[in-house]
Amino acid sequence: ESLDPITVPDRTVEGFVQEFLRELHFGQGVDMSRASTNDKYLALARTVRHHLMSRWMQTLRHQGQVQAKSVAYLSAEFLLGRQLDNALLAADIDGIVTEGLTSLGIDLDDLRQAEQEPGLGNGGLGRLAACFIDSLATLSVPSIGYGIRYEYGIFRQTFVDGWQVEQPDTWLELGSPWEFPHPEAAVKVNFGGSTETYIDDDGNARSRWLPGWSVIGVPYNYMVPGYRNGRVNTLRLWSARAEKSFDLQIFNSGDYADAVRAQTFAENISKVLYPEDSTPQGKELRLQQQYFFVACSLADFLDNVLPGDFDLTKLPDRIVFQLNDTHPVIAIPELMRLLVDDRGWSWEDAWAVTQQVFAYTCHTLLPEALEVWSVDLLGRLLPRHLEIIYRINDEFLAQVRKAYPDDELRVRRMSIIAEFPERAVRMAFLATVAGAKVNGVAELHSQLLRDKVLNDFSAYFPDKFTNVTNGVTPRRFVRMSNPALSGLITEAIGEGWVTDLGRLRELEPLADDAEFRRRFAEIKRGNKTRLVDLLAARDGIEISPDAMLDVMVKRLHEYKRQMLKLLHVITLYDRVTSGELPIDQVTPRTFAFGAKAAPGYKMAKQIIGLINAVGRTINTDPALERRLRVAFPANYNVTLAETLVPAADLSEQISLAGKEASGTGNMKFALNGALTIGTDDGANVEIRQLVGDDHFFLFGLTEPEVADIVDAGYRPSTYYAANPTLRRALDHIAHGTFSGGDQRVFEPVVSNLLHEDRFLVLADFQSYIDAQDRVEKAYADQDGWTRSAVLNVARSGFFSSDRSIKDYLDRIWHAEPVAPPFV
Ligand code: 26Y
Repeated sequence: ESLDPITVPDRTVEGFVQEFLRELHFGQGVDMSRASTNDKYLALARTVRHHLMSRWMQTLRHQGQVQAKSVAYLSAEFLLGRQLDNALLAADIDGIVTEGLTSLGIDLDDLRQAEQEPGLGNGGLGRLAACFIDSLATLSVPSIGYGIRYEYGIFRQTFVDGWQVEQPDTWLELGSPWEFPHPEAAVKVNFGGSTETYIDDDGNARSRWLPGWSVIGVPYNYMVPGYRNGRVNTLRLWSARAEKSFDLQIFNSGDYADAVRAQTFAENISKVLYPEDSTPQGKELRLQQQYFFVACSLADFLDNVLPGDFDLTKLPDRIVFQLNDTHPVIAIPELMRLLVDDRGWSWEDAWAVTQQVFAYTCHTLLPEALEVWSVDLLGRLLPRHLEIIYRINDEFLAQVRKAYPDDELRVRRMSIIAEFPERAVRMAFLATVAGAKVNGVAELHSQLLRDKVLNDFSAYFPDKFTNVTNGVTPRRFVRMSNPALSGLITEAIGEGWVTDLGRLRELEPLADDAEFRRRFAEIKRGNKTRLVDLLAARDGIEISPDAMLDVMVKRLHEYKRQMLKLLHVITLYDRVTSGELPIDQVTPRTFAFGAKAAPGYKMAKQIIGLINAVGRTINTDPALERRLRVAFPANYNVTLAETLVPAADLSEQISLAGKEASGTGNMKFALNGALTIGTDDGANVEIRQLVGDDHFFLFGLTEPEVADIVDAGYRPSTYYAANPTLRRALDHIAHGTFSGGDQRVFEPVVSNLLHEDRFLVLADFQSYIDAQDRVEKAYADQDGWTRSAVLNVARSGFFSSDRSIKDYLDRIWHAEPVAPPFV
């Protein structure tokens, strides 16, 4: 098929300039002499959009004709990052755009900075969803992403005296040029009320829902361009609106607040992203969000995406709904309700279809992160769904009883309904019972899911469980964020690696080529210089391009063990200031941290305060001669990662073994030539296996060792008593070295480590210090280090999200790429 010439913009510099000026004039209503940076950014974004538009239309048309099996990725989070660069790359027009803007006296980089990143996710899970839709488009898989258009994304982090203070993320404030609202395609979503039984025309007793209130979901479409393959998929995010915007009678009577109450209430549903990423709070508004987007998405798919005459018994041939963790799991009873209540199907027929169209990805191992909804709340908000869940559970438990007679203990363990501490629905169990497949996100994680968290279920459904190791998109995280390295790779092995990352293997022999290593090291240094400039401008932080860049960026959580990193920093500080270690023998090092804490997570916020306090002390102590620096820029996000990751020498992946499901930052660093210091946890295990032990700094307890220590009764204070190095580091905190002598400020951190230490920081301390000593020695041989860095890049191609998506296609979705509509 060919493109419709009317919709294809001219791909010349002159054509671009003309389009850009038209957008400025007719879209923004300004001319060059009056245009603000934001005006120019919006005009540019719209101009770039034109270059993807005909492919988008063509993709949609083609999808409607072909009716191939599709994937709907349901996720409460899509942490997209900035769109402009990605669109330029996909449309392959950065050359003409740069030239065209220059001819107008505009610096593309200034316009890039004007974009507010859509931070519609917390961390790994949300970013994974964004990588996956990129790969789905690039692999030309018919697919759609469904989620929520939060008016406020993840909070903007600021530091006040070193303590985290959250500010709202006003990402929509200056306009959002990448979205296409479709209010005419709005969907109604019901809540509350009650259920009743009635006798249908055939004389059967049936149940139906009499909802109490409702809101409207308005879809906003986003383009998801494949990498130069002619395909543009859709991400559809839902925004909540009231059915009536306000009540004119009440307004006229003078009660203005009351007149808009319904609107305010409805719009709260998509107002803000919940910033918790591991402790579900059981908040009603969160359940409203979950049901809201899932109900909109299922209705949209069944009523609008499928052709009008579609035979729903064939649904499994046409779609699979991938559930990104438990957040969208309420889709399961919703589909049952749509089929049984709205379409009059029998329970058995509906269940047969439902069981085939959902699959569930679990992203955690922490018991406190498993979502449960109290029966009380669920019954109030979604009474019919609760009935459906009860019936699913009854029928499931009847089968379990048949399989395991006289094992009521097991039946209780496997019940979708928990009885203690209150009656509640275990969403992971519901997803496991109803899903065709359940997957973990790294080999070790999937193994632990089978052996521990969902052990009874893996015994009962042995074939349901599988693994798909996570991946990251090489487009954003190598090609776009590391242009210099990308150029070097392309020069060496050609361009194909961007969509076939396994080909990085071809770089392996070049690790032994001195000239290649020299250029590789030069690029790393150039990337550090970029970071130095960014941190100076963005945060007023001063670091040196000559120091080793040691980076730990991820959400602040005790299991990830930022404290372990900090104890290493403090140990170095102690060794130097005590005179044990001459400062000229210390490798100059910048310890970079980036981390947001959930606003209600007290201990995490304490640790942020402590990192900043240690940083202040170290950065201003003349004894250290600025050879050791702590850099903790506020508000770590996708945009900052894009400059930070390519500059890193050392990647800190130091979670307690058995706690980090996968990690994806670990992959981004390895692909950009940082060496990892890490535990045998999550995908670190696979990274180490691939890059080789000589090019990875392994330390720490293994998962079985952790389990043994915990079973035997872990006592952190024994480690404190036995290890003078550890004692000195902790004593510095306790004695107020970093808090102007005040011993109370960080007392909670110290006493937690000494008396509880849930994540065995003290148990792994010495092993970590020893590994850091190995890092120090290895780094002294700069050329050897660079060789290892090259090998990390060459051997990490497995961690492309393209490979993950292929695994999902083979193991779970049983769908196939279609030939792209055109190129
Ligand atoms: C229910 C609510 C509190 C909640 C909200 C967000 C619970 C969890 C989350 C997010 C979890 C998350 O980001 N998990 C991470 O997923 C990554 C992608 O699979 C993994 O690499 C990472 O190890 C895991 O912690």
